Amino acid sequence: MAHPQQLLPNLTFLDLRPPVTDAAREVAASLSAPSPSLDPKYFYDQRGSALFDAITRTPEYYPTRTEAALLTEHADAMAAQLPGELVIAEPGAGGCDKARLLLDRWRPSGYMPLEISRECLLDATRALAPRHPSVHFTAVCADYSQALSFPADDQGRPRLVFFPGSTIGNFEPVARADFLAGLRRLAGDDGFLLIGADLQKDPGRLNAAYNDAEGHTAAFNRNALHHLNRRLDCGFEPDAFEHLAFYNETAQRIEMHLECLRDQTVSVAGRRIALPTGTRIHTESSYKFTVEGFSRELVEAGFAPLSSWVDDEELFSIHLARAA
Ligand code: AVI
Repeated sequence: MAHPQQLLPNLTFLDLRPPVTDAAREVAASLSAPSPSLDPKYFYDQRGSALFDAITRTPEYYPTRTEAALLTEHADAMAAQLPGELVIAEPGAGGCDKARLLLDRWRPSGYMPLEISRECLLDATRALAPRHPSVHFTAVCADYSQALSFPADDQGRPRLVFFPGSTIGNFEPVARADFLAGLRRLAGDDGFLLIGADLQKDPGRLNAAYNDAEGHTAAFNRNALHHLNRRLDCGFEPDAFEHLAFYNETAQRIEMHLECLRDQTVSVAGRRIALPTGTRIHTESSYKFTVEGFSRELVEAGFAPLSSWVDDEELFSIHLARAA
């Protein structure tokens, strides 16, 4: 176990030193598969995170603001179903933006963001901890798999695992079931889960949300190629790819692709990979749920659903569950 560092009176930092993945081999394998794809994690370098922020402020992208409104409106009703002493654990916390509201409203005993980006984690918690002196912050630098097996030992206080944003929708179904089971392990036997899930709706509304008029989603999609060029010197021509995002009603997911507009060859991990005109690289799936279907998935993962909240337009849902 890593040695904890006391950074501020109420901020402890634990570095689990997430293993460095072999991005070049991973990218070469996924690009040369019969249906080429890229892992959505490649969207998120510094520019990608800024572009995602810009997406969340577009009029078309409703999930972030709808979820924030639901959290604001129902924070007291949620707290009423939870024990008074609580530690909030947030895997993939990023800049800890969404937890701020819960820290303000609930004043939990502890907050434990688990985040792979050391810089992001330290910047966010160093800024936030002094504003919440009664909350003990434990900042854990970890990847998802380390985060999910992080022991539930918060001096006897129950854990609430917080997983907002409908990030759960970016997992393929089998991986999603595994991940939800991991959230159950992280919560522990007396723990809870608060999770956001985007809802199925009129495809027109969904297609607009992933094709914003200002082009931030298109730039975010192409940024995966800029990122890989910088990091692995692949030689993609990002401007020679078209952003495609559409709702696949059969699979109940938004699919994002990058379609090659002219023949090109990229080099990754010592391999030359041809991308002829018309090649589609699948860059992201974003699954959409029903309240009933998502509740069933929670039960299958070992949770007992307590309540769910949906906005008036039935765009987005938040689910509170306890460990079963
Ligand atoms: C992070 N995730 C929940 C976003 C989504 O809606 O699936 C990522 C995103 N991709 C395009 N726009 C937003």
